[in-house]
Amino acid sequence: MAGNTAVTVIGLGEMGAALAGAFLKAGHSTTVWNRTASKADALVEQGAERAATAAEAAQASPVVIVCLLDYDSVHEVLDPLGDALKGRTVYNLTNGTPEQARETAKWAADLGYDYIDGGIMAVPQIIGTDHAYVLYSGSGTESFERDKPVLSAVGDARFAGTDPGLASLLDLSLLAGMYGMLGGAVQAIAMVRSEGVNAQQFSTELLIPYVTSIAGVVANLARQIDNDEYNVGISAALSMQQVGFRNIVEASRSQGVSSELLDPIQSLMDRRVADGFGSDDFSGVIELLKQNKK
Ligand code: FVH
Repeated sequence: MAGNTAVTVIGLGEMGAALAGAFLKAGHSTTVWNRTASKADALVEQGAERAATAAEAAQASPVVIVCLLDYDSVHEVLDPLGDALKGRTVYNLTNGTPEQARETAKWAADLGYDYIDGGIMAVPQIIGTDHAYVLYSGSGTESFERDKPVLSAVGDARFAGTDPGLASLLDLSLLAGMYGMLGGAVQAIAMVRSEGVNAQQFSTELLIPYVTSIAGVVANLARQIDNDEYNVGISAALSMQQVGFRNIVEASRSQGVSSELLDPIQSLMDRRVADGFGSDDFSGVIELLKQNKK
């Protein structure tokens, strides 16, 4: 356990409250502030200090954790603080885009305080356990190294790089993967439910073991993508997958289940095969996803 370090948590929604609880549990003096003050009550009972204002909270600790709904709320709370954040390191764990993170880092630099952006790769229930980790990025490498023992109270603290937008990009990319999986799971369950199959039994006995075993294929696709070689060491030819995928779409529809989650994937496969890349692996569809940066 790290020694007692003063930490402030601004924002006590589901996640902020879990973060503050983990700091308290690890023995850190924790000051909390939330727009709706009553959300601090349970934490105060556990030993947290309640700050009357966000400015008071910011001044209470060298390490200031911000976990609010979005960047609009972050700016609503932080912008009026003036000099209260001077000398502090702000770790903003609010979900946002890389662009928002970079803009906020620039804004903080102009005001003269350390700013590190973060992406929490955990749900509140597992904060403070070995299963939680948080990605951080920003120019304050020294601050991060100094604060790492404190930050580790909520989960493994992983520094991704000095670009403040990188943690967000990694976070959102991982969430893209997660939502792809969740969308696929809901589609699969809708299909079997159309014949009255029990969703929980299907998930535990078949879906989760299958998806878990197949996840290893991603490493192969990633290697192909890194090497720009979509036809080397292929797991399955796209032309074969395209035909099989059409059966999934048709079976869904005939079972009375919309194929709107599946249609974009079918369309990408069709285009890639029509472009002459049927003997490549699925990884080749990445070529169709590439667009100019906005
Ligand atoms: N909960 C989760 O599973 C995910 C896991 C990964 C990371 N996310 C992100 O964490 C941020 C906070 O999420 P949350 O679960 O704590 O969200 P809520 O419970 O909805 O709490 C929202 C807090 O934001 C405060 N707030 C909203 N708008 C304002 C504003 N204009 N001014 C000041 N504070 C504001 C809200 O305050 P109140 O409504 O209680 O007064 C809560 O403290 C989020 O970015 C997730 O994407 C969570």
